[in-house]
Amino acid sequence: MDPRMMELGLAPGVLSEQQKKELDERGYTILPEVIDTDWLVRLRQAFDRIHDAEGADAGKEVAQVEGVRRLADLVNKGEIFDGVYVHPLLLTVVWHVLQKPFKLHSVNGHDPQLGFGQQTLHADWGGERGPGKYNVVNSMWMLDDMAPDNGATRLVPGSHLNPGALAELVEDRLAPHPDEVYMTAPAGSVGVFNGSAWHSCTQNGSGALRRVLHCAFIAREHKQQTDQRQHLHPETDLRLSPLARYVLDV
Ligand SMILES: O=C(O)CCC(=O)C(=O)O
Repeated sequence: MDPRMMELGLAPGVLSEQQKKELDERGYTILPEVIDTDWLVRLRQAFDRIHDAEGADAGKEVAQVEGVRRLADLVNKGEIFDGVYVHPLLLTVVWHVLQKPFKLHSVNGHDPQLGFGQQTLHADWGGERGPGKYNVVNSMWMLDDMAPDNGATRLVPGSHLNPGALAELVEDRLAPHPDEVYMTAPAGSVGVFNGSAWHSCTQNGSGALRRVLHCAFIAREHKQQTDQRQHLHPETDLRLSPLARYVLDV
C-alpha cells in the first residue's frame, strides 16, 4: 500500500487470493456487499435528486450521452459520496493493480435508459499497454442489480495484458466480442477493473434501473479527468480528511 496513505491513517483492506488472481489474470474482480442498505438507499436518492435538479446540465462537466442519465463531479455534490473514493478495500485493490502512488481520476454516475447505453469496446487508459504498464483503475458502484438485460458492463478478461491496439485488433468494436463477460452482481457490490482492460456499457433492454457510480483512479503523475483543485467547492474543502485531501490531490 502507498506509504503516504498509511501515514494518513488508511488501514488497508484484505484481498483474497482469488480476488488477486482475478485482478492479475482477468483484469477485474467484484467486491460483494460494500454498500450497506442504508447507504445504498441514500446513494440512490442522491443520484435521482442530483439528476432531477441539474436537468439538461447533468453530467456536463465530463460527458453527456444520449439516453444515459449521467452525473459528474460527485465529490462536490454531497457528503454522501465522501466514503466512496477513500474506501479502504477499494484503495487496496487500486494499489494492488497499479503498484505506484495514485489519486482520484473522477467520480461520475451512469444510468442507461431503455434501448440506450451500448458503447464500443474501449480502455480507460489510452497510453502505453502491456503487463505492468497500468495507470488507471475504474470501479463500478452498483446502486441497482446489474444484469445482462439492463445494460451491465461487458469486459474482455485478460485484455489488460494485451500490448496491442484495440482498434487494430477488433474490427467491429460495437459487436459482441467472443470472449466478453458481463460484470453482473447484486446492488451494493463494487466491480473493479484494470483501466487497460477492454470494456463497455451495454444496451439496457429491460428498462430496469442501472444506476452506477464510476469511481476511477489514475497514477499520480497523470492528469485527472476532473481536476479536483479546480472544481473543489468551499463546503467540500471544509470537511475533507487528510487522507481524502491526498486522494483528491487538493
Ligand atoms: O457504465 C458502464 O457500464 C461503463 C461505462 C464506460 O465504460 C464509459 O462510460 O466509458
